[in-house]
Amino acid sequence: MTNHLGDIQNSKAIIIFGANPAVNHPVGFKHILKAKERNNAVLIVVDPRYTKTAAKADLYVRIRPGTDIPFMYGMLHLIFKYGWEDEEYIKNRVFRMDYIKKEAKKWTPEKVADVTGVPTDVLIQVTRAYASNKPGTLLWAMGLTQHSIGSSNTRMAPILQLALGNMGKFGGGCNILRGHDNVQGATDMCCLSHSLPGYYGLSEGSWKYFAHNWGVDFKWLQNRFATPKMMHTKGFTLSKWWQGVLQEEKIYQPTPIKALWVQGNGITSVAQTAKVQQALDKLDLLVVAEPFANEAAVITNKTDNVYILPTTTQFEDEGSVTATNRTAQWRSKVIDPLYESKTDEEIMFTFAKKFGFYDEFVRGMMMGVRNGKAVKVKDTFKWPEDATREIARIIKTIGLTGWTPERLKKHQENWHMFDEVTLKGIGPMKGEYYGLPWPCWTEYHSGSPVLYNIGIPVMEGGMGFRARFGTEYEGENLLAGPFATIKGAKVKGGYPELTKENIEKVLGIKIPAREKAIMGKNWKVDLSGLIAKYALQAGVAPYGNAKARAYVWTFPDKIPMHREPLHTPRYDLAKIYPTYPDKKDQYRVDTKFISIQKKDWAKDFPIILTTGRLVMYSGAGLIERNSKYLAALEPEMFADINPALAYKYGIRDGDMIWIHSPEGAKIKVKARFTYSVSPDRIFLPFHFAGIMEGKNMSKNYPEGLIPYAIGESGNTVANYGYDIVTQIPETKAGLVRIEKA
Ligand SMILES: Nc1nc2c(c(=O)[nH]1)N[C@H]1C(S)=C(S)[C@@H](COP(=O)(O)OP(=O)(O)OC[C@H]3O[C@@H](n4cnc5c(=O)[nH]c(N)nc54)[C@H](O)[C@@H]3O)O[C@H]1N2
Ligand SMILES: Nc1nc2c(c(=O)[nH]1)N[C@H]1C(S)=C(S)[C@@H](COP(=O)(O)OP(=O)(O)OC[C@H]3O[C@@H](n4cnc5c(=O)[nH]c(N)nc54)[C@H](O)[C@@H]3O)O[C@H]1N2
Ligand SMILES: [Mo]
Repeated sequence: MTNHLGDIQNSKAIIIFGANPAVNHPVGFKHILKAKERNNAVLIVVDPRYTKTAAKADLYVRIRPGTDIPFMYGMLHLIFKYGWEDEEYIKNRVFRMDYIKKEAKKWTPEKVADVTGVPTDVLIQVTRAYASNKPGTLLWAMGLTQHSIGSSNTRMAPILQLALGNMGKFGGGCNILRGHDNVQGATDMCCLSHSLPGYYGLSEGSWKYFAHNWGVDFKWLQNRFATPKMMHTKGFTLSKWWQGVLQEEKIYQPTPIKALWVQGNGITSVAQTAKVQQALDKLDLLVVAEPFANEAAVITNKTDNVYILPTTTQFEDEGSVTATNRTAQWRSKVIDPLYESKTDEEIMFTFAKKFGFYDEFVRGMMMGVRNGKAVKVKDTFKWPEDATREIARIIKTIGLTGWTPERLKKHQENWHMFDEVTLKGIGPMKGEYYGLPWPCWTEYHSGSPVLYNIGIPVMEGGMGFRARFGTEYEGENLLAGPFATIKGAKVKGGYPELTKENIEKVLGIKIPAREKAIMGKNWKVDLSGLIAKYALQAGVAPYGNAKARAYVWTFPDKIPMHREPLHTPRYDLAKIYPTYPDKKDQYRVDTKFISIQKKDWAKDFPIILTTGRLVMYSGAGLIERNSKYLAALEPEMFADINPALAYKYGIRDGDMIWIHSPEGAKIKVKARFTYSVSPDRIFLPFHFAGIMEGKNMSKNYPEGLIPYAIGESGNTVANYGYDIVTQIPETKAGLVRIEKA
């Protein structure tokens, strides 16, 4: 989130693309309802289904899944046509909006209606309402991301906000509602395969920075990999790990995956559960470290070398977590670990000991900084405080330097001393924002509740857009214009990110030689903290002040372009808006795009499949299906179906139906009549597991551990299809065929 939940109360218009916060963020949704009460804010919901969130909206847009880019271009078409854009803002703060303007010109309301299914008058009404009520905030979640063009969707939405000058404003911004508890923390620590923590990437320089900070030899780290090159190549993703075993598509590593360690993933939450099952069966070794009987061990037919390690839950452990709006929270232990369960970190420490790298694994927690260098400062460590200290010491990129355990604990103890709309502290917490939203540049910085806000001083959380991509591109200046000066900054307008070499020139200061001697090369690796210190003194953020890029030269599409889903119900449109060429070696495996789309799947699979969430279950659903009371609320897997569609197949409310996917997988579920979906589409929740393609697997649960609810996994029929950049599965726009069971 660029802003935060409480800040939504400052909004005069709220547009939601592909999120259902009434169900998935019910506490956060209160702020949206309050904005309606306080400001008479107009609430617009764009969703292929009429959701509980839509029920609270002033304007509801029923969109065809996967067509948000045309819809947003349609909005921009009208915005530019009627001069509703913020010209001054665009000129000073946006790079190449003219490219967007040119594309938007093509998307007339009639054309948008044809592609998206949204009537022209609805588009016009929505655009007028949104553009004329400022500030407006734009929310999104999985309805935008889980597409083969998910990454383009997530670029398009900020572009709409930039055109209206809504970014970097109170009550504005892009508020992306995150998922799991601490998923923002997991993202910031890059618990993924493509980067070191803190978005440092995988370059040699980054590895060396971490090796230094962990007190380990770079060569030693390199030797952990099969080849030195692999140190710098992305790993498999969760979405396609199973191809690492099955190798139906070419993989790019010396050996296939032979062992799988599952620690905190529901396994049936990725598309194509039938493939996941085949891969599990073929593994040499499967270990699950879990508080519950993880269904990885249940849906597999594997009978040997499957181990379940009981772990504790969050209530039996302690440490810092990060909320959806970049704020940290210290979480205390509620009870000691139950029975023989061990905490996640204890399991990882034991693993490291067994494999002979425990000392290297924990040394980072015993390091500190002396004269700009990381050195070992003690012989023992205290969990979890020293882990948080290690994070604060290393992660400069997103400004975690100020997140010391002492400060975070103080926030926890004084959480009632903060205002929910401004996050500002009072009394003992004066001068700080709740949870020290990152970037929190130093131990004395307040945190930054609203990103890219040049209207407040940097010491109070102000900043421009990050200058990450150099100072010019093809002769055009990438830095912010003269009217985009951060309030109180010594430097007027844009400036580059600060380095040891340019800092004196950019800030117009002289730094003593002894300080320069210990200063890091640039602000991202400056352990001395001097670059940040001098930046704050001059009232500027260390990462520069640039234009936001509407045009990104490193992406497959330089500006976001509409491309039809791989399995599209409109084959005619796939010819005009085709998907990408197939991609070689995407996270170590080939991924198909056009070779799937070149067939007209809709002939045999005429119904759109979209998937999502229910309020009583989370993720793959194992936790709640183990609760008698929650399971009782929704004991059975089902498909939402419009009566008009059901009628065509002779299906009555409550009948069992088979749903078939283009990949040849099938599930048997109950049909549930609803008008929330139109007759061209069905909706499936993905919270069930334990039944695979009609086969009940409950004999595979350890004795006494069958959940109160089991069912088919919606993901068994979720289609093949992945985002071109992130490889997130296209679980929001597929095709299926149905029949009465
Ligand atoms: N109760 C509950 N709460 C949860 C979770 C849970 O499992 N249960 N999970 C958490 C997690 S991990 C996450 S990531 C969040 C996710 O939160 P959300 O993103 O809100 O969750 P979804 O229900 O998957 O999808 C949101 C909406 O996107 C719509 N949609 C589908 N395709 C499209 C499209 O092409 N365009 C548009 N505009 N909309 C589309 C769907 O109809 C759906 O209503 O929720 C979190 N909160
Ligand atoms: N079709 C479809 N599929 C989807 C989505 C969709 O919208 N549609 N959404 C996707 C999204 S956004 C997400 S985030 C994923 C979510 O899917 P998963 O990542 O699989 O999420 P959960 O089911 O919550 O899995 C978490 C597991 O961790 C265990 N666990 C809980 N606490 C702890 C702990 O402290 N330690 C350990 N070791 N384990 C613990 C739980 O028991 C549970 O089994 O699903 C994705 N899959
Ligand atoms: Mo998620």
